[in-house]
Amino acid sequence: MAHRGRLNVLANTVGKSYGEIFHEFEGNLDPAVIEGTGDVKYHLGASGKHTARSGREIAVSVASNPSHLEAVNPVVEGIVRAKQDLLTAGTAADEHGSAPVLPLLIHGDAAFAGQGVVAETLNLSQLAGYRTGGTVHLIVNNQVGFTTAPDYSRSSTYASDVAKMIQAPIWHVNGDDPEACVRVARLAFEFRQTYGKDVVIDMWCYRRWGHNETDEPAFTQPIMYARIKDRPSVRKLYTEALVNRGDLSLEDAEKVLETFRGRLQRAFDEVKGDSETPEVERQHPARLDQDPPVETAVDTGTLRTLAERLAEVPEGFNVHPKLTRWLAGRAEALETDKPAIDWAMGEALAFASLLSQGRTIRLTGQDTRRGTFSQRHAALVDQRTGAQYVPLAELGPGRFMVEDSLLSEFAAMGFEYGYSVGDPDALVLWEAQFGDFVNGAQIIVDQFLVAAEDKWMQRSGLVLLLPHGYEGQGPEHSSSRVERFLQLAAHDNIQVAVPSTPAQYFHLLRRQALRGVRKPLVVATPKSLLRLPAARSGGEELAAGRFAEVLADPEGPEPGKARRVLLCSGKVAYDLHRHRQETGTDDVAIVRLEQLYPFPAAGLKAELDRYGDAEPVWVQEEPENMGAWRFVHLSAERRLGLRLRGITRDEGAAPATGSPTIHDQQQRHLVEQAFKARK
Ligand SMILES: Cc1ncc(C[n+]2csc(CCOP(=O)(O)OP(=O)(O)O)c2C)c(N)n1
Repeated sequence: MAHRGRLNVLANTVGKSYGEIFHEFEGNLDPAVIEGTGDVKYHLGASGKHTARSGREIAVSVASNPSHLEAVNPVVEGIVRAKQDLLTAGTAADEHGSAPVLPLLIHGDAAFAGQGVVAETLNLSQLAGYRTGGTVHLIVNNQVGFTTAPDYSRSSTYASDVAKMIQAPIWHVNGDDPEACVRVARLAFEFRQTYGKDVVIDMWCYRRWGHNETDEPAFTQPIMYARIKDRPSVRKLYTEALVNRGDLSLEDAEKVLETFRGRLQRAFDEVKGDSETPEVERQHPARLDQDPPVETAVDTGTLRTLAERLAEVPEGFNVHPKLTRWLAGRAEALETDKPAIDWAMGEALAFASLLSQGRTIRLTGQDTRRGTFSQRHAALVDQRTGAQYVPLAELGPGRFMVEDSLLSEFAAMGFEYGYSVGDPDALVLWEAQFGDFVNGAQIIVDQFLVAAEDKWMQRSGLVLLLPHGYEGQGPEHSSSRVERFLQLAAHDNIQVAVPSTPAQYFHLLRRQALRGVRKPLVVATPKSLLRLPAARSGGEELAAGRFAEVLADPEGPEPGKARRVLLCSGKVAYDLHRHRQETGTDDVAIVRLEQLYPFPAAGLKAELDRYGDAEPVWVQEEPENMGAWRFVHLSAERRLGLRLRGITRDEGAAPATGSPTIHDQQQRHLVEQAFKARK
């Protein structure tokens, strides 16, 4: 829910005591959140128990949310789906009416009509991979958004009209009539329970005061506020109705009011002047460097068995002819002496091994089952019947879920973020079609992914897979904007990695699933490397070692002979290797920074020390004002006292050129510059 009405919900639905609420208003900090930045009290989540009149207890959680109205909607749906999957092993949410966790979203009228994520989240509601058995939406419609009247804030007749897109029933109800509201709430709930679909209650009310304590609403809505001033409150109107109906005597009504005021006053008096903070167990944002290393290697025998099983299809299943060969290649990938594990196979083996260790995996994104680059084929489709077969889903005990998402980034990533919060033990991955499109989910990144632990102690191990690389595909298919994640990195809030081999990706995914600490992981994933023969790994690389944050140069010059060390990440390393080989250069080393954040200062220093006085140079494909350059430059100086020279594309307003010819020229120039002797 949004900020308005939150204290009411905390007190009356979640069961937070008035004393605790007053305590927070007195300015006492809750020690549970003082380690991070914390947040204003209207944003903090809470959990409690609501006791129904029947005596039945219902666990209630209010999700932490940022100011960004409606952004929490997909997050809540993801949390709910994860909890439902945990409770029912993924079955109940698919059966109408039996989903055991109820998502309830409380909206403002202006936000419901105006924020696109509302439509995106409604669009999730009936998709198999996302449904939660129906959400109850409650619009607290106070007929104004801050100072803006409905005529200026929507083109639709009703604030709720966007919900018509999913044929949801919508009840418009008078907020001044509490009994009508209760009746409609019951109907809405019954509908949700019966049909497993979303419902909307549009409760028409008014806002008695301004937008906040100091606001003067009559500046902009004088006529409305003159009427509101003369209108008795809901409580008064309802009391009158009850008294007139003979359901309540005037004396009893006054007694109830007095008793309630007395309760509030006592709670307030007890808290007033009380500067002592209650004893609450302290939590700290987790540190990555204190997380013990985990074993990510998998023995060859197990890998072989997994590879064979990944290549199996059921009897009589008609695989596409092009995939028959591909499947056979998978079965053989561990049987040859040559490196034969490509990117998709490295990923599949990481997943398969985790599933066999009992881990739950959920992978979603646009066209993710096949893979944007036709590389994954996580779901095989029978060419005669259209039936689907997911080899990884057969590799339990862990549960494997893979879904093509709706064409959304905001709600789609928000949902997965929520899922990762709702089931912290699952490996949850969201994949962008191309890394560039991740900015459609920037609010989820800024407000949840990088900041939620600091603000709310809310932890997530969500993995973002962001295809990245300069391959002449134009300004919008080149960059996952790694610079933005690096700018947002602080206090070990995220991990940013650019693995350059299938084995590195394998170990990275396994590290993420198996390590003790939950932190989001942003991975710049490759495109052309998916098929580049030089970018394959051998089985022995999966059967030993772990993710190398800094990858040494296996073919580098003798330590004393290097005149330069090229530092880089990702695809450009292969371009540099090729150039070095083609030119017979023997005095330049190529060292890959496979993890950018947390910055692997010690590992980098160890590598550089091997090459003595050689000149360290950072090389990247991105323009000078993008990519990791400024981050690496600053980190190397601060952490190692090292001054790096940077070789980059010229600064750019857009990430890349639209011309393949210019791209080729730029790329050639970049690689040549990296090797060129300095005058
Ligand atoms: C995404 C976003 N944009 C702008 C704001 C600033 N803002 C805070 S409240 C508000 C008005 C909201 O109106 P409505 O949805 O009707 O809810 P109400 O405050 O009236 O309950 C605005 C614009 C915000 N919090 N989030």
